[in-house]
Amino acid sequence: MRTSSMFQIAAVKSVSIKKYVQDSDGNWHDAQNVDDYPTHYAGDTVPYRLVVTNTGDETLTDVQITDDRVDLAGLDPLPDGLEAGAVIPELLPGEDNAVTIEYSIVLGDEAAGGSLINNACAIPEDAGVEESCDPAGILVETSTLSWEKVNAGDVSEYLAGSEWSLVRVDENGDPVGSVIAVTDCIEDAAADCSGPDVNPEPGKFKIAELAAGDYVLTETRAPAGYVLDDTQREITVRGDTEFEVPIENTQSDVPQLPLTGGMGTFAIFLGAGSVGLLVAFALWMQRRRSRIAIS
Ligand SMILES: [Ca+2]
Repeated sequence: MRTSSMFQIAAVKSVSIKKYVQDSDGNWHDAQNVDDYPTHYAGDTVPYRLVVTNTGDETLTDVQITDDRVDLAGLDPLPDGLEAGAVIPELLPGEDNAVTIEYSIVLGDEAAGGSLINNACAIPEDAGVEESCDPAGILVETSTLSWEKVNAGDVSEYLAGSEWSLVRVDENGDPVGSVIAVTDCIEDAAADCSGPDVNPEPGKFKIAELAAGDYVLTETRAPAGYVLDDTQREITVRGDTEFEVPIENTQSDVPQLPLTGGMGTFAIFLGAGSVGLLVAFALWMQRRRSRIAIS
């Protein structure tokens, strides 16, 4: 009797799931508490791993696997280990028979600046077998891109007032999302900047809250008196990213407006104007004398 009752007690059905998340260096984290949360950036692709173990001593069938932030059944292709409906059809007892399931998600902006926790569960179809769940968390940050605009003739001189377009591109170079039109914020403090540029200094740019990814930056308007450089500059943004070399503009050869083109131009303009005035005055005097003579 004793042996039989022990056998009865041992004949349990149970399942266990462990969820892991990979950091950007390729290491897997249990990520059970915030100290172990890897940091990712909005736009990153984040790999997850589930290990499902039959911790009882009888075979389990049709174990449903769920992730509260990912429709596993809708993944195409389904991760290895899962069959239609995100089910493990048969799970034999023991760690040696554990099923490992891996999948990735692309982080949107929704969790940026905070943490993102998702919870995976294994639910056997057998009535009375308790489901097992396990969370994994990450910290999600946004990225920034900075650059500077200087005079090619004197790279210590920052040039104010240039305008730009910044667009995220996919692996084929095709635009993703809308173009960000950037004007140079020139204010006393960053808090006063109303557009995408949050660096209040002239000729210096910082675009915040970007998703990680590949971007193309193009100057659309040069600083006044400088030649537009419409080179398409590609850069991979992740975390705080910057163009390490300032972007230069050369001074334009087109004549400047009168009165702003230096003393030479000013003198010529004044001279030409004076001659014109004198001619007009002489003609007026002549006509006036003619009218006096007639009357
Ligand atoms: Ca600025």
